Amino acid sequence: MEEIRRAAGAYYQHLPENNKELAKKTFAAMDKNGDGKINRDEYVEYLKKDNNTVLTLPSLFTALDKDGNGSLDFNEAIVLYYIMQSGRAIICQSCKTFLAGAYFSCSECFFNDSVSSYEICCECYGGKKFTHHDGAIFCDNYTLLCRSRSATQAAPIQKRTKVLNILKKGLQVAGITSSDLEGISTDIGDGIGDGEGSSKSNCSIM
Ligand SMILES: [Ca+2]
Ligand SMILES: [Ca+2]
Ligand SMILES: [Zn+2]
Ligand SMILES: [Zn+2]
Repeated sequence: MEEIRRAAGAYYQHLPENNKELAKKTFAAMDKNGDGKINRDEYVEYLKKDNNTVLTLPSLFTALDKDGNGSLDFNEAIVLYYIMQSGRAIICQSCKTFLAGAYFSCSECFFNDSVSSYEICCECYGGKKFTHHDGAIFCDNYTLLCRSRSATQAAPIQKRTKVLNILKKGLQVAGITSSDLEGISTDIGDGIGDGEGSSKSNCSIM
């Protein structure tokens, strides 16, 4: 959890002022009784309203409550805000704990746009405590991120949009917000159309 806490702190510091305001407003909206901290009931009520069932897992609240006093102050709640904004609310599909650090994902499901990805914690993977389809090859989340990058670079320019979508999914899995990707999308968008030469040379032995 410490790693994700540090990422959340950096994320918040890097936010433009108006987004910081938005984070403070979100905190105020959760703090129903206005005592400056979020207790378990306020937490569950707010996230249920948001249909965010993954985040209402009791284990996540406990993990967020760093000093263990039963409520979240603003700095503790920033981590939740970061998890919500970055789409990093990933749980082990086997034991349902929140995946705060490194974990494993089925690479076949990950790169297949028509099925949802399948993530499990290191304990479930190591102890083979999970059931998934036959022949599944699991990679840790950092390896998947690197593979997503190679997949983007290897794809013909016309296919890059599809690969980019997979890459976006990969970055979300790795905990990077998709707003960081806006620059990349633009670059690739500009490149579409000048790729005729390169795609021809791909498959011709002439
Ligand atoms: Ca409160
Ligand atoms: Ca606390
Ligand atoms: Zn697990
Ligand atoms: Zn799979």
